[in-house]
Amino acid sequence: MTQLTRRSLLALPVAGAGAAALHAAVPHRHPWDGEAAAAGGGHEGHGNGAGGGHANFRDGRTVDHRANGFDPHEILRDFDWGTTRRLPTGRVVREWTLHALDREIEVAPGVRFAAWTYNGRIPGPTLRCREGELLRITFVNASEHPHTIHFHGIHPSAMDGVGGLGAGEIQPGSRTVYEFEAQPAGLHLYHCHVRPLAEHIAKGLYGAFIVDPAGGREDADEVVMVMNGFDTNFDRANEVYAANTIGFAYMNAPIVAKRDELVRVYLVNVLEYDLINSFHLHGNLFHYFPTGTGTTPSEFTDTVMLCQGQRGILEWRFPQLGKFMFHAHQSEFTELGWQGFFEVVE
Ligand SMILES: [Cu+2]
Repeated sequence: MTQLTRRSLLALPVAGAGAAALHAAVPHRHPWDGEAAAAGGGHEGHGNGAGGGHANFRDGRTVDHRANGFDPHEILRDFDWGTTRRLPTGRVVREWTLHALDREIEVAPGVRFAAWTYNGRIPGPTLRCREGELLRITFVNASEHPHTIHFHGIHPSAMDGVGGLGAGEIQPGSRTVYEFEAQPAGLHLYHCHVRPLAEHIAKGLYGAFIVDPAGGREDADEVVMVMNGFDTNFDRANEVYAANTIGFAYMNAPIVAKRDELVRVYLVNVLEYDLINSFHLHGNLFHYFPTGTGTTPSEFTDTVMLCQGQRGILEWRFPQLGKFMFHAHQSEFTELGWQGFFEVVE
């Protein structure tokens, strides 16, 4: 496994073969790389070259999404509505099954990470339902460690997915069912809540949980971004940062948006080890709905800051064609993977 040291990644210029190897292992772009590439019509053939000590996807190294079993581009719009049936009372019961699975995934080109996952992907499935439905989530622990699913939202104590309450910690080979009403409408999340908590979250056990208002929301091109990072050398600091796990994925292949169409981003921060994270949009501003629980935006801005567990809904339209960056406005996170492009088309 390639060993990475976060600080050495940021020390420029690169000195020595060891540091050069680290740079070769991690895609390392600057925002200005992307903008120059955009202006030049593509990433191919553009870059700092060997003299700059930088490597990136352009050098032919990419994450193997197929081997990982999930693709950040598919995760964007992959809403898991589960299966439904109606009780005699007419009430909708919505059900999912989540398995905790230990998986080694590639989080940056050539960088393997021994992950803990829900259903083999990070983030786990984006669970989506409607306010007032009865939710049943069967949790099967097929991992080698005890885990839970702790949902954010309103539910009984016994369904909280923490040790000592209800079914408590679910041992390897065991299962439980979490059952509660979907409330309140908004953007929530779920994650494992077994100690040591930082490790259980940082290893990959989390996902977005969307409760639609009973009346729905305005039609939009909706995408999910779960902001995360990976501590690949166990120093309790992240070496790579991303939205939806794979750094630079949306630089390589921008998220396509249509001019004047409403874009809605469900943004969740689960980043471990760093106190805050953020989302910044270029060339535009967005309406921000904290936790997605209200209908009046708290702000019209181009940057929001979130601590771990915070989330919100962002809405805007692109009036102009072209490529527009989005990224964390912690420059260090940006340079270590948390950046991408929207590409606005007719
Ligand atoms: Cu866990």
